Amino acid sequence: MDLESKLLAIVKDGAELEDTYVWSKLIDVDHNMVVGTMNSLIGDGYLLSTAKSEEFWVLTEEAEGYVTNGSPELQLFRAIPVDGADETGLVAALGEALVKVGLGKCMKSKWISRDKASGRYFRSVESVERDDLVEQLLSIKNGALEDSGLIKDLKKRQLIAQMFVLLSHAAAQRHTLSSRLTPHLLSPKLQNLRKRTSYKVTAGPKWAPVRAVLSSELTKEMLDSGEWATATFRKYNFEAAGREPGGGHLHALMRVRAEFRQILLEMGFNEMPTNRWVESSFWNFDALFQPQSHPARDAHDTFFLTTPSRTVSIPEDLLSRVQAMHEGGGGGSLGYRYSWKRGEGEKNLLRTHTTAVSARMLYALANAPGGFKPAKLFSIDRVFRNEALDATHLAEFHQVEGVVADVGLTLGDLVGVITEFFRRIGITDLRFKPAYNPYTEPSMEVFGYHPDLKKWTEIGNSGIFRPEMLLPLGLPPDVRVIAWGLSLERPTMIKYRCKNIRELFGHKSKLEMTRSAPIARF
Ligand code: FB9
Repeated sequence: MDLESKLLAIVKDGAELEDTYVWSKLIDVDHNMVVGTMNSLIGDGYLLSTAKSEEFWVLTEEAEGYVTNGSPELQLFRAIPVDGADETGLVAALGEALVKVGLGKCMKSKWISRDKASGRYFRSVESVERDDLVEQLLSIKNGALEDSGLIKDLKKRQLIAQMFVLLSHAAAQRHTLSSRLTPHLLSPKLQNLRKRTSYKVTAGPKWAPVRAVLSSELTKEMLDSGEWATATFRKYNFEAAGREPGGGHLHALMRVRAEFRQILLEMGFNEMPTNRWVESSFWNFDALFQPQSHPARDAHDTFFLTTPSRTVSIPEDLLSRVQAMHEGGGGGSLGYRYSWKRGEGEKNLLRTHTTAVSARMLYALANAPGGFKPAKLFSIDRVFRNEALDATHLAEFHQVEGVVADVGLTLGDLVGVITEFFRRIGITDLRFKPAYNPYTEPSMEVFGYHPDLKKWTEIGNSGIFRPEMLLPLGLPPDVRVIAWGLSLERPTMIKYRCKNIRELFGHKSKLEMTRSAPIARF
């Protein structure tokens, strides 16, 4: 009898199927298969169902390890040779965490003792008969009653399976496990509570012992043979879920981008529109008070475009204020005192930093209807630099940039927001070193101590945008803007222990870079 017929038979004459999950265990069929068949029959009116959710326990990876290798206390007992062992030796053999847990339990169970003179541990018993922890873990893993060999036939199995569901409920209430083991077992490190949905099933309005063959489409053959006249057609099920799209993984860089984006969103930052790789020199440099003679504006450092070579859409009033600031200063600044050239500002390039986008956003903030309002903005996107390539540098990289604009911000706010951002990616030991950027004063390079690499590494740059940049954009003079930046490639290479950036990015990147789990945290 196939699964459909079994389901139809079990609800015959007003009978009820109490729980599809328990039933699936009894007939040894995957519950998802039962639910799929049930839904299909519901779709054609043969069955009705009501959903219910159950909680149950599953073992964590750590607990599975104990089931395989024995509890920490048993592993520690086995690791003590006849002539004893000191704690250092045990830690070297088993690791600090396991010795820390196992030692206390071994002493409490009087399986071992400690020689006060030498400080060494010795076995106090010949052997250990029961490994309580593993027995309890197995009772959770396999369903306690099933494991006791009490089951004689399917009927009892159903009753016991339902009792097990109740038991795991009770375990969830922490009533069924012996108090001696509760601290050990109930630590979240060993078991996780899961939730599953199962169904109570009854006969539907169109119930029949066997499902009528419904035609799902009108075919040429049906028309030719006249079968169409007597065929029963399946009704459209507009509630049917669409087919799950295929699997696939994000590229490593895109995984890290998603993580950083999530962190910044959770910190209250909004994403800037960065879909403009071709930028004018005006927004990429001039609006940032970067002088037209600056070496970074040379073709040796920047990719200039020949087609289209020029931008002509720079707002005239803004252009005039920027030109005036470069040439004669303002707001207390002397400016650069050179003759600023419009043509230089109109040259198109591939943006060298996302700070060009930040400048555009600050201009929009200054000119927003109703006037300036504080903002926390971020961007993560590609930038391009005409630089020498090496194992860790390509002619492009993804820049991550955070910007906070508000009245009265200080360097302390900048240190604070950077500290919080890096804390969220696991770097808590930071140092700030004075640095120079054309558009920020003061500026700071950020260094972080990497806990796994056990070394200090440069992790970013930061600063307070200069008034010579902010005033021409139209921001009120009491508004301060703090900002910081880093790349996506460096943290990704660290996270995936990638030595050469070409493994990560470009036509030679390795497929395993899209592996589902990183080798390490950052
Ligand atoms: O990302 C960088 N390093 C880094 C970042 C994170 C990280 O992972 C953490 C361990 C978990 C590890 C390393 N750097 C910036 C520092 C260096 O890698 C540096 O050699 C390369 N830098 C790039 C630019 O080099 C041409 C990284 C890139 C960079 C540098 C500066 C900014 C953005 C990206 C900036 C900025 C800025 C400053 C003020 C105002 C606004 C933006």
